[in-house]
Amino acid sequence: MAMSSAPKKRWRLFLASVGRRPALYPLTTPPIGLLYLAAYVRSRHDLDIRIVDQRLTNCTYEELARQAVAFGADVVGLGAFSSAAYALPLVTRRIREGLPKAFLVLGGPHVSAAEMRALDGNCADAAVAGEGEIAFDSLFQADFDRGNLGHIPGLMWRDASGEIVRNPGLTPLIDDLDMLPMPAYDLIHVQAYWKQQSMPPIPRRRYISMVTSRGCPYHCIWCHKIFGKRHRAHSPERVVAEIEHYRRDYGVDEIEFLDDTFTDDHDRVFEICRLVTQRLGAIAMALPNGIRADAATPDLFAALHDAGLYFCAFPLETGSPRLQEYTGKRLDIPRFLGNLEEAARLGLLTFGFVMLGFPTETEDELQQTIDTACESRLHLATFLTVVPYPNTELYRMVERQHPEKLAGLDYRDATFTYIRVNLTELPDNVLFAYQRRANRRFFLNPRRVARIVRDYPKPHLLPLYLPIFAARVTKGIFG
Ligand code: B12
Ligand code: SF4
Repeated sequence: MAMSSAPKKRWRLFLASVGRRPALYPLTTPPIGLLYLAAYVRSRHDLDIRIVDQRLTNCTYEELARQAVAFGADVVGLGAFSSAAYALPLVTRRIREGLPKAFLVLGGPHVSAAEMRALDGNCADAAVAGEGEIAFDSLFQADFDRGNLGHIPGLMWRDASGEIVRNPGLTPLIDDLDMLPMPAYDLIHVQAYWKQQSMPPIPRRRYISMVTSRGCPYHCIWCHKIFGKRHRAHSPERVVAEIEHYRRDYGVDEIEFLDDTFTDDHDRVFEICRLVTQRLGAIAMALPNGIRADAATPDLFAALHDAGLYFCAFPLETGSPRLQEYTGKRLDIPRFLGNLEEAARLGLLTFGFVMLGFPTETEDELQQTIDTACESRLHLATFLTVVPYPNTELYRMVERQHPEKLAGLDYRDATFTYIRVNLTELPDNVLFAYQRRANRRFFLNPRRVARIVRDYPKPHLLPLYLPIFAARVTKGIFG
């Protein structure tokens, strides 16, 4: 649409995370990416903004589109995971029918994974892969005018003839994250999230999520590269100012840090802990997205614990040293286990991520991984089967070696352990039997159950998770 007339108009911006809540394990955390985007563009343009998190409202796709239309949006920004990509044709078509002149932009992990294919088969005008703030702002600067879009690095869009094109260059990354305004939590209903299950399996907490750094320098073959490979982080001052703000304005008493590599820069973490202790005494903290556990040290855990850390995920992924090399994770397993001991000694509740079924993985290696997890000090764990997501090294490997395994892969089933794909050379029933056995052996260990009950903050709520346990120990039995 042509929007070049001066003076600049007040835009109506509708932002939504597309994707319904899976029934089986309905995790829901605030859509931080959209909150960062909203905060950034409203600091630079005159905007009325509405944010709808479909994972929270769990409305139908038709209803989501209806809300965008009812809002009378000029610009619609839709963020989606690959698990929700199937819904984009319907949602964008409905929005286009109701708002023929609106500009529709896609972003989020699905676009970073699918890249140009993200625009196939739907009615969106443009798509942004990777970090969104600068690219999204550039669209506003360009007045969403197709004549101006060719200059935005890395932007994918439909040109005047309808052809999907990709501009040269990469979506720009922000060097100094502190130049970003605080995520626009005022645009969502923070308290509504407290009634949902967030990442730590502990219901009903007055928390807020933060992502204080972007970019991970490691090279695990299954992982995304949304934020590049260089670690960039908010300063300790900024992190603690945000925590103070959330405590004051929303009454939160817990922070969930969802960074990929929160502890990458030890000095930053020590300083955050020092400032938290000095200014707030302490605040409950959780690291449910995990840390690079072999790179941590006992004094780092001690500082975090003193500042309020009570929950920490430990991504083991595989107990096989060969597969650690093969997958590029290269975790030092003895150090991982040593740090886990240390965390357990401090009384942290620990959660393991375990992946079963890498290409070339043997039964001995599956057993080695299960033994390592089950014999460790982990309180809780998820045993996942390996899923290749587009635009990862793992996906490219499977595409080269076993393209047939990708053919029937349906990401909409992505309820953590339920997606059915088997990248090994073993029969499905063998892989899924290992997965079932892993869950049974891990959780039906009386000593572990006793430790969970002792260290879990709300033991009376543990029975809520029995249906999930039941689903996991039956995966693959019924076909
Ligand atoms: C927290 C989290 C969750 C939360 C939900 C988060 C939310 N509300 O969005 C929960 C726990 C529910 C979750 C679930 C799952 N997750 Co998750 N999750 C994350 C995590 C750790 C952090 C997300 C985040 O807040 N990032 C920080 C913000 C700033 O980034 P962002 O949201 O991506 O937004 C930026 C850009 O993407 C872009 N952008 C985003 N939206 C839009 C929209 C527009 C219009 C534009 C222009 C730009 C734009 O700009 C933003 C700012 O720069 C990421 C890993 C990561 N580092 O991002 C994985 C990640 C997103 N999850 C992933 C996966 C696979 C899953 C699961 C399938 C888990 C599983 N193992 O089975 C399930 C999905 C379940 C389902 N059926 O949908 C993958 C997604 C891969 C993909 N191709 O879709 C990621 C990338 C992890 C990984 N290692 O690969 N997850
Ligand atoms: S899995 Fe974790 S450590 Fe590995 S590349 Fe991804 S974010 Fe980094």
